[in-house]
Amino acid sequence: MDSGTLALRHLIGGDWVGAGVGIESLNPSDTRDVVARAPSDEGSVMRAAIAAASEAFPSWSEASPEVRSDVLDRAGTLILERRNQLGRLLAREEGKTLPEGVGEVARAGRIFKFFAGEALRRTGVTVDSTRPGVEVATCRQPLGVFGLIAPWNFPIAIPAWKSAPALAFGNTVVLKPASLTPATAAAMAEIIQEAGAPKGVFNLVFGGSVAGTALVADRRVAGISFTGSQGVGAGIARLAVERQARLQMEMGGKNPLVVLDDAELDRAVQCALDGAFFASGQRCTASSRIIVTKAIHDRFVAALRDKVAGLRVGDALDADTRIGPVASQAQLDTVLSYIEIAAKEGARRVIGGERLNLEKPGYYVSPVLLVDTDPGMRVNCEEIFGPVASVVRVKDYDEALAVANAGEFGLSAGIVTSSLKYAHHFTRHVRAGMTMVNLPTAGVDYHVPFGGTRKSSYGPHEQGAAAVEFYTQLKTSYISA
Ligand code: UN1
Repeated sequence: MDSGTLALRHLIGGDWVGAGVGIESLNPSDTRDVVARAPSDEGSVMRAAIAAASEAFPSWSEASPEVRSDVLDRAGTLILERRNQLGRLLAREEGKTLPEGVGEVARAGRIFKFFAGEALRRTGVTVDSTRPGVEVATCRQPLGVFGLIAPWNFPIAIPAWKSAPALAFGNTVVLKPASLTPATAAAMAEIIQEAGAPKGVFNLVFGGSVAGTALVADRRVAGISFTGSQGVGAGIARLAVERQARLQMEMGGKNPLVVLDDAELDRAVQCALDGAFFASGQRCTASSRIIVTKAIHDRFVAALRDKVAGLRVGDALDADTRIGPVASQAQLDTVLSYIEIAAKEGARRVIGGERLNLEKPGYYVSPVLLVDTDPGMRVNCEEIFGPVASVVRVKDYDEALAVANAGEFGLSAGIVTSSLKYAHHFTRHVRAGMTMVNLPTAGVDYHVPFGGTRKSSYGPHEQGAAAVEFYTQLKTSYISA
């Protein structure tokens, strides 16, 4: 056990408020360890946070971009300076391994620094009007308060990639983090305050669906950015669209990794291993469907099986752990139920899928590799969000592409091949917002756009140069002297 139980509070208008234990975050590697307790709002705190964010908006949006840039840059610096300590907290609270936790914290720090730069990038243009004597200019303006609803699987990177651009472009923020990972979100909120954000510019409210609904339904909130499940997303969309709020949603994937006969075997295995199992498969970009052409299939499965056998599952904070626990009892139940579903559907389990009872009580399950699966099986259509990968055998590239393009999702898609022809064709024709050649489907850069198509995403992409579209309003001005 690392360091006692944190008592967290909401952050509203620069003050830490509220008390209570409605939310309890447990260490998934050792559930005797209570990482934090936090109050759970039933709506009134959320409304106060929105009021504080509304009040802070005029001066924040009208301040020099340098003011915003400096706050974000300092926040980035502080996050990077504290990456080891924060990475440890993150790994303890969420269950990804320590290197993964420290890496995620570093990513969050870099995101703040990237948007410190973007805050200074003015994006307007001037255009000659078709009418003599008239000038046309475009500019981008902040909108107001943004409501950000973040998931538990990237408890600092996702709050960072929603908050940093919102703030950079002059908006104010109310963040509702996931109830499984409140401590990591609170650590980020503290740093944003310490970096000099004026009161009310950034607010943090803990709570479940009641608090979330209060945020989404409130007419003072200009836009909602959500990452989470399809079910929750559908409810958010109804509320947000009804009142014409700006909306951006990212709701997971069933990401295909295609392995062609001409792939380098080691590289294909490494892509599958990383994409499917690292972070316990709890990434919306995880390679959960591995589509393999027939001549390489058996060699690939044997080599991947051997690698999976070598993955040590254990306490996220132990140095020799490669795969941490899953994040919660609910995730564990989901993973185990899909293993049963796979068996009933006729998939063959090559390795893994055991509930592990280790020395410490935690949500441990061994990574699962399924073979002899059909594209239509539930394990190949539904997002499991755990260390489960299924292999589909296909005859050739054309069938691989067709299988990759089946289903409802379209976030990330990868191909492992030494053929430029197939790599290029796949990049152009696979239905996904992000494509990877000879790389895992998961693990994205922090400075480029992120997002999917079809049921994976809704609204403009996040991150990189794309973020400005969601967090600003484009204005076109005509001026006659
Ligand atoms: C990554 O693959 O590096 O929730 C990021 C998720 C995604 C982030 C994936 N929004 O898993």
